[in-house]
Amino acid sequence: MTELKLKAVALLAILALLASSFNASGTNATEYILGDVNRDGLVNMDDVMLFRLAWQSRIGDVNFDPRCDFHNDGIINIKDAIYIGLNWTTYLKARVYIMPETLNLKSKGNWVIAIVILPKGVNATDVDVSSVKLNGTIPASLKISLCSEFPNIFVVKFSRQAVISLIREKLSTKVSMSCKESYVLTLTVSGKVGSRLAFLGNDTIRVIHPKKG
Ligand SMILES: [Ca+2]
Ligand SMILES: [Ca+2]
Repeated sequence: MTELKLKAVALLAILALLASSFNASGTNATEYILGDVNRDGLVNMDDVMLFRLAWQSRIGDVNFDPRCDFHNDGIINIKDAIYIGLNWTTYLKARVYIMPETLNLKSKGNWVIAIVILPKGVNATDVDVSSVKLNGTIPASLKISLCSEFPNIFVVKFSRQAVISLIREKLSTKVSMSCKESYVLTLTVSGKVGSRLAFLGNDTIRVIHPKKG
C-alpha cells in the first residue's frame, strides 16, 4: 500500500470512529438538528457559510459562534464539522406553479399562491408549513392539501405585499430598471419534509412594473 493510500485509509478510519461516537441521528437537548447552525431545521449551504466564519475559533475569539460548537468543547473544529456532513439535508425536487403568473407591482391583491407537487410517494402532510418559504425568506401562511387522491400535492399562500417588496428589492439592483416595464423572474419555494428531508422547486413569473406618470 502506498503512503498516500495509507493516509487516506487512516483518515477514513478516524472519521468513522468519530462518527460512531456521536449521535448522528439528529437532535440534542435543545431540540435542533446538530449541524444546523442557523436553527432553521435544515442543514445546508447556509450553515456551511456560517460555520466557515467560525472555523478554528475558540471561546473569546471575535469570530467564535457558539451555535457552531455542536461538540460543546469551546472550539470550532472537525468534531463539529462532522455533524454537518452526517445530518446534511436531502432536497427533493418539487414542481412549483406560482399564481398569478403575471404580477403587477401596483396590484392590491392579498395573496400569491403556490401549488407544490412533491415527488410521488412523498406525503404533503409531512410538510411542516412553518418551514415553507418563498425565496427562503417569506413565510407561507396557510397550507391546504388537495385531496387524498393526490397526497403529494399541496397549496400554500404568501402575502402578496411581502412578495412585491421582495421583487422591488431585487429589481432595485438592476441598472436597467428604469428602461423596462416587465421582467421575468424566478421564484423559489422550499420547506421541510419530516425531520431529514426538504423540498425545493421554482417557477418563473412575469412582473409588470408600470412607469411612473
Ligand atoms: Ca440551517
Ligand atoms: Ca466544538
